[in-house]
Amino acid sequence: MTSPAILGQLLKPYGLHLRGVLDLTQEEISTYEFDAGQHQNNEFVASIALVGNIGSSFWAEFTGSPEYQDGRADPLDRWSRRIAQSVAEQCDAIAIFPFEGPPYYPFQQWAKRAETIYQSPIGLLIHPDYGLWHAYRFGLLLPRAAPRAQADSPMESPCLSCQTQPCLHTCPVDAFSANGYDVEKCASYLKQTPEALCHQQGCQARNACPVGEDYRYETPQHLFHLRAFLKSMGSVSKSMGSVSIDIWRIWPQQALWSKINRY
Ligand code: B12
Ligand code: SF4
Ligand code: SF4
Repeated sequence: MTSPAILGQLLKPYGLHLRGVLDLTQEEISTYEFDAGQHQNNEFVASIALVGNIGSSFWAEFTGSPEYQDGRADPLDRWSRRIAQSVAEQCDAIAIFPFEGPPYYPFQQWAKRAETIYQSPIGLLIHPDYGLWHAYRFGLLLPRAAPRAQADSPMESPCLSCQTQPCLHTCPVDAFSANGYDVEKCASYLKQTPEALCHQQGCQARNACPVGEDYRYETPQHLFHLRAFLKSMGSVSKSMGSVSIDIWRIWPQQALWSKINRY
């Protein structure tokens, strides 16, 4: 059985981190048909280790990779696949990805069960130390009794003591509100306004958060993600409109998929 320490060592050369491990419920295992993919030694899937970047931890590795440099589409997804497959082979795991879909695996929901992390008012998960500057690159499906990293000490969401909530008031087109994130508003502003500060500095709402200053993405990385988002807007949905942050919380995936199609 791969320990968190060994998994951490396998991920380190790529600038990736083991973010946490969670047990899957029986319902999740059957909904996602995880049992179909057994591990080499005939053990069944029972938990997931979430792997991600903290700040710009993977950026140097990624930008030095063939995937980044070959000019082909989706370099980060292809890089993530290669690294994940290699790590998975070494620890008898099965890799799954946040970008596989739709329907998508609920990485944010899982993250809340795996580590000390909270929903921020703008939908992204906030970590008490890293703030909004982190993301998930892949998950590793592991057999029962997967060992845990030491649990984070309990903390409270930094948003609870954030008086002015600048993340909600900085977007030039007010794409964030109590109703959620107006994806269309954001994307059309970005497309129609080449001089927007967001194109030079990244998302202003995300930048406005004071938490996790030391982990703030390097500007080229922030812009890389923003451009990837803009590109994806063509393929995700042309009429997504305003998306309620709490609206699609429930299994099964089929229901989620129909909602994604509908909005
Ligand atoms: C589809 C998707 C999008 C879509 C639709 C978002 C929406 N509101 O519906 C679009 C393309 C718009 C999008 C944009 C972004 N996304 Co997005 N997205 C996803 C994805 C692939 C699936 C979400 C989903 O449907 N999950 C299934 C449901 C059941 O789970 P859920 O947790 O309830 O999902 C809800 C939230 O994820 C939310 N959501 C998803 N992305 C975003 C972004 C924002 C700003 C908000 C408010 C909400 C939100 O919408 C879902 C439905 O309510 C996830 C990865 C994943 N597999 O979870 C990444 C993910 C949520 N996105 C992420 C990020 C960082 C972004 C961006 C900020 C930039 C980026 N690409 O790096 C941008 C925002 C643009 C900007 N202004 O900067 C990260 C969040 C990390 C974190 N700290 O929480 C994730 C987890 C990907 C990752 N690799 O880590 N995203
Ligand atoms: S600006 Fe304040 S409310 Fe917004 S995400 Fe950061 S800490 Fe939370
Ligand atoms: S990228 Fe710019 S327009 Fe889009 S949500 Fe962020 S601040 Fe608003």
